[in-house]
Amino acid sequence: MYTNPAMSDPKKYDYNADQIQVLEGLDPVRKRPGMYIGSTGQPGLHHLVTEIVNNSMDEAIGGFANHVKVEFFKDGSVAVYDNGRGIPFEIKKGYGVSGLELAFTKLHAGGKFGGGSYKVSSGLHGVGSSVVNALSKWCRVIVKRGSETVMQEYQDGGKVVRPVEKLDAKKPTTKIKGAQWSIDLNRWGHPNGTIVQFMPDATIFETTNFAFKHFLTQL
Ligand code: TTJ
Repeated sequence: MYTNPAMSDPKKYDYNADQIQVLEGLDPVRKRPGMYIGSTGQPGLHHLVTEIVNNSMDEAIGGFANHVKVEFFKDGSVAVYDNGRGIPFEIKKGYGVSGLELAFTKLHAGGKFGGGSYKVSSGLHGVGSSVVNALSKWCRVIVKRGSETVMQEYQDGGKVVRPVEKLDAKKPTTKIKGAQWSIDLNRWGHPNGTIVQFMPDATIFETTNFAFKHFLTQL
C-alpha cells in the first residue's frame, strides 16, 4: 500500500478546500478566447492590457507600488511597468517551477474554488496573466529586485523560450524569434518592479490596432 507522507504531517495536509488550485495548460484559452476575454474584437484586445494593468494596480492598492506605466510600441506590442515588489521568481515548493512561470503558463481554472470563483467585476483578478500570454505572439516578464534583474520569455501562445534567468540590464538580449528589444530599463529606473511586455497574436484577434484614446478614460 502506498502512503502519502504528507498525510502524516497535519501541517502539510491541513488545507481548506478553498486553497485547492486546479492548474491546466493554455490550450482552452486559444480554443475559446471569448470565454476568457469576452471577444476577439477590439474590446477583447483592449482587455489584454486591462488584465495586465490590474496586476500592477493590485500591487499599488496594497501600498507596494506608486508608479504604473503603460507603453505602446510601434511594433504593436504593449508594456506595463510597476515599481512594486516584483512577481516571485523563486522555485515554488511542490511545483518545481517558479511562481512567475506558473502564473504565466498555467490556467488557474476549474473547480468551485479555482479561477472560476476568483472572478470579480474587474476581470479575472490576478489570474489573467496566463490568458494574456496564451493570446500573445510573444510575451516577456522582467522582475527587478535591487541589483538582481530576471526575465522569462514566451512565444506562440505561452510556450517557454527561456527559463527565468538573470538579465544583463546593460545589454539585454531576447530569445524570441522576430522580436526586438525595446524596453529601456534605465529610463524606468526604479530599484524594484515588474515589467510585462506582450504582442497580441494577430491570428486570434480581428484587429491588433489599439485605440489609444480608450485607455485615456478607461485605465
Ligand atoms: C506577490 O507577493 C509577493 C510580492 O509580489 C507580489 C506580486 O506578485 N506583485 C506584483 C505582480 N507586482 N506587480 C505584478 C505584476 C505586474 C505586471 C505588469 C503584470 C503581472 C502579471 C503582475
